Amino acid sequence: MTDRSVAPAILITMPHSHYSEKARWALDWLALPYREEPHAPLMHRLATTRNSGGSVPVLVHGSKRFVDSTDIVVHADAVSGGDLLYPRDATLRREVETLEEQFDDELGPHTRRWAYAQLLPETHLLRKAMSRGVPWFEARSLPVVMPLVRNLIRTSLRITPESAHRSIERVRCIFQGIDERLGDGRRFLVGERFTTADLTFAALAAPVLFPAGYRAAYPALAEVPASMRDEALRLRDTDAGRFALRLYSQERGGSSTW
Ligand SMILES: N[C@@H](CCC(=O)N[C@@H](CS)C(=O)NCC(=O)O)C(=O)O
Repeated sequence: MTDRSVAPAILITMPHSHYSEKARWALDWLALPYREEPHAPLMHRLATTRNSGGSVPVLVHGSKRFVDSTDIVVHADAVSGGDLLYPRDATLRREVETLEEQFDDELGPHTRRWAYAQLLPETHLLRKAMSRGVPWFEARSLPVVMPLVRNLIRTSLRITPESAHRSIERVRCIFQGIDERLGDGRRFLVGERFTTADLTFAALAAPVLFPAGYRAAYPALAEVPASMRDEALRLRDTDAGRFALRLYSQERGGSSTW
């Protein structure tokens, strides 16, 4: 019996998390059956620590637990036969893994910090996103724990006006690097087809791009403060931005159940 044939996997997420979207996109793209279990912030820790994890996403698949988005994608690719989101060719695979790691370590934290800096004052928008699909008692508790959640986010991600500014500068710089990479007319970041390098870029850039088809819970572009909207429109109007939007429209099929 292969891992694909055991009971459907469970993907533990927070509704608004972009690393969760990375894992969700990979499972959808590979058509690996799963059920999503979204939790509100803070309360997610009950579900993740029970499964030897901490942050989201966590994938529970049969007797196995994967507590990092990259480990989830690697596992899903392998049980789906391999050579799908990671090329079998060793040189291409190394290039894909290097880019994925850079996006995980840099792009993801910087888009998140800048987006939270814009959205933390927008309690209503944030609460709406954070409660989508979560158990009813978590949704009911969210207004009570919201001040604590906002403080924790601000302190743990070290959000200040200066750090948010540095983060968006870093995002612009990463986008410029992608613009240059795409400058030779290539359609994907590595090789001739879609890989986890493309997926990870598009998923972790989503908080600054508001792509149609983004499956994380997120406010609409029209609802957010004008300064956030203006920056998103500027980033959309780059080769890297257009590339991520194209990946959302062409490669983001499938759906999760929660
Ligand atoms: N390296 C991890 C990062 C995941 C991560 O930072 N998740 C955030 C949400 S986007 C989170 O769970 N934060 C709350 C926590 O750490 O408890 C991965 O790729 O899965």
